Amino acid sequence: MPIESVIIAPPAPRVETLSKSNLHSIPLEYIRPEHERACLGDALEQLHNSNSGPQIPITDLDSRDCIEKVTKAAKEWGVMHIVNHGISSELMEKVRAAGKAFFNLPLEAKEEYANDQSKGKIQGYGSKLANNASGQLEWEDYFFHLIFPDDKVDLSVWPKQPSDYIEIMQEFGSQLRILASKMLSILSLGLQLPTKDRLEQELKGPEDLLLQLKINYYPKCPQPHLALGVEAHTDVSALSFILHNNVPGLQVLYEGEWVTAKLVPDSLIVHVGDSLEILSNGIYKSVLHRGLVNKEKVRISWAVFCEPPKDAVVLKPLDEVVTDDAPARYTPRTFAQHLERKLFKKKVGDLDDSDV
Ligand SMILES: O=C(O)CCC(=O)C(=O)O
Ligand SMILES: [Fe+2]
Repeated sequence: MPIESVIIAPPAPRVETLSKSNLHSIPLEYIRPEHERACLGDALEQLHNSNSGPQIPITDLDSRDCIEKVTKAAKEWGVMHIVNHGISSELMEKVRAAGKAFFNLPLEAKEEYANDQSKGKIQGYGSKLANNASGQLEWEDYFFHLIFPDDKVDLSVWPKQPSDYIEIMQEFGSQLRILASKMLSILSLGLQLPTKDRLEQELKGPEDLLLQLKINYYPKCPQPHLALGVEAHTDVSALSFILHNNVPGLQVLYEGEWVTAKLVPDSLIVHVGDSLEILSNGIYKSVLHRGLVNKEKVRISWAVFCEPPKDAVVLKPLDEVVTDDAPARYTPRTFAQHLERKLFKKKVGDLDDSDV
């Protein structure tokens, strides 16, 4: 498709609308290229078929060997389920209910919160815009906004319905902020850094670490073997936390194979993101992951990205982990520069995932 036609094309419809229109086949823009289709499928079936083979590690943050377990998972997988993380099941249920209630509003009510990326308004309700010449789209709508720290948050863009949305998400944000510090401490100790707050300090944590929430809403898809809810990517964050509505869909790449995440009661999923991979000089792996869709159930996930400020931090391997035997593998860059670089690589179709 010529680039011009992507630019003048009307905005893609919400995926929810497509899903509810009872199409038997999905529009072309949602069909993945052939090489990717070979290993897609219905997420419910994939979960069923994934009982053998390697599984994403489960780590208990209350256990005595939690530093070893978390460190091993971050090195070998770049992703783990965590249990006993300190966020109560009641709060997780409230977060699920609030997000679900928002997405259950009529489309017109949600459109009042529509983002407008062309005007730099990135917070709000949206669907993926085609950002490459192929016009490829993803089978999801989402709501994106900053949830922490309070003084940087813009409550005017948050959903006003359900009426307890703000209170619940603020509580979720402050609890996750505590959990982010805990995970960064464990991961600092796992790298034998001099202090447990070393990683957080480097990310300008105490004042400036940001938590961005993206509620991913994946409608039912009539042809799940042709589409992806979220295409394969690594997160740019330091860490990402994922809560979901107990419908499968997340897959991570491990030793060249896609592994479907199991549904582990009361757990959160934690991803190592690019920022932490860079600081650790590649000792911790930013995990490549994607989201499958399915025919029968709506999937919702709440991804919280824990990010350094855009310009105030230069991401580069920490001095303590750079040695003659392990020279720095990443050039210094701010978070903003890292984002730009990734966007550029995507536009030119450079899918080399060995270099974040
Ligand atoms: O839905 C999921 O489980 C993952 C979503 C995701 O990878 C993202 O929002 O970056
Ligand atoms: Fe992600």
